[in-house]
Amino acid sequence: MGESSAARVGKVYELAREAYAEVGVDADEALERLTKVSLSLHVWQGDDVGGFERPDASLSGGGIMVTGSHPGRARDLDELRMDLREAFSLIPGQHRLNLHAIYGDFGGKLVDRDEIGPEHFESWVGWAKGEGLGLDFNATCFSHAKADSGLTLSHKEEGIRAFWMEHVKRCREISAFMGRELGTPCIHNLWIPDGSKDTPVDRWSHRRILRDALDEIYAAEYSAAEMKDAVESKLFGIGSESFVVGSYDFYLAYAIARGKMVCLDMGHFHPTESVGDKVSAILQFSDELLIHVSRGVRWDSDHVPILDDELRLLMAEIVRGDVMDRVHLGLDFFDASMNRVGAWAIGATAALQAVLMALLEPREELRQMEEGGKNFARLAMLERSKALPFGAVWDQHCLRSEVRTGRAWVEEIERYEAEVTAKRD
Ligand code: RNT
Ligand code: ZN
Repeated sequence: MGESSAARVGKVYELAREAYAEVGVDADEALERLTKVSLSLHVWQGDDVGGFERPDASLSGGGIMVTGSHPGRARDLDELRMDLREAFSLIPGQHRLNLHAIYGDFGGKLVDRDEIGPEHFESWVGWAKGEGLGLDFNATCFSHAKADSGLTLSHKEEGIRAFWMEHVKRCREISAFMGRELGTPCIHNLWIPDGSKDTPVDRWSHRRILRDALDEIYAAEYSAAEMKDAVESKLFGIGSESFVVGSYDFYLAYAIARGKMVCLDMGHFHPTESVGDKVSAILQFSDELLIHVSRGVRWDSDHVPILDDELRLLMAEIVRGDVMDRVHLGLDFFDASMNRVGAWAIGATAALQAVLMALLEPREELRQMEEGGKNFARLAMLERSKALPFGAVWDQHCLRSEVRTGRAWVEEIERYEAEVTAKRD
């Protein structure tokens, strides 16, 4: 940032600080707290969920789909790491990286899902150490011939089920290895695509089979200092419109009964249902929660998040409950219709901005109004909060974190595209 615009950001921030102080909010303290918020950036936005199992690997099946043909997707580990470094440089703060099993360093050999091990992720661990990043992990139960039927862990055929169980067991082992190596617990999240296009008559067997498979998978215990388990539900997918084995009811009940973490993906609920509302309910009974920050648009659950009401409510509820240390924030979206590094940066920025807005909420005043039954004043203040100079505080945060904002931020993404990713295809 040029000297004069840095000075302007500083000046505007001083005025903003005064405006917030007037409603009882300490903007400096909000920025201090924001610095500690860490997001887990999902590796799969960089290559459209392709992975590196085969040179031509691409997302298939599983009820998820990437659309768009913007050039420049990362084609190998080096390109992906380079893009990630660029993305991280555009996001203020210290964050984490979320890997999927298909992103192993397989050295050009075909390693099947039931054969992967920590050795395939050693180079990621080394890279993460160098970059100062913690790692999270996911089993990949899609884009594979043995998932083509639309069923994996809940498959009635023992052979198929055993294959996927072995995969997930190995993924937990890899997660523990990552957590141990990096000295920060690795969250292993499990999402499976299981379900059916049309109405089944036997929901019962699939859910019983899934419950038993999970119990067997989780029989191996790892220290919470190394790894933690999360299970992710879904409402429907492409080809699983009528039935999803791992529904929200299923996983919420499973997680509570078995002491696991539930993962709430913001795109996996009915459109009028709010993930923000669930935080204070689930955390009465569970220690921790994993969120997949995403944006549902009609049938798609994986659009790039923006600073919308859903995201704002979610972060507000986390901040109001003072549970930032119990809620893990992972990003989960994929969009191939725009610059991929830019998509990462926008989604991460929206998540952090929503946290900042929540931190800048005149909490005390609002609470007192609510206590006093002043419903009009509460609503008026909530509306007024929207007009407070939040952007000035964000810019100051970026300035302190040495991250560009505004047009310079967009231009940097365009520069990287012109010099690097546009030359790929
Ligand atoms: C799919 C789930 C899942 C995936 C990733 C790639 O609907 O949201 O989290 O997006 O595992
Ligand atoms: Zn998800």
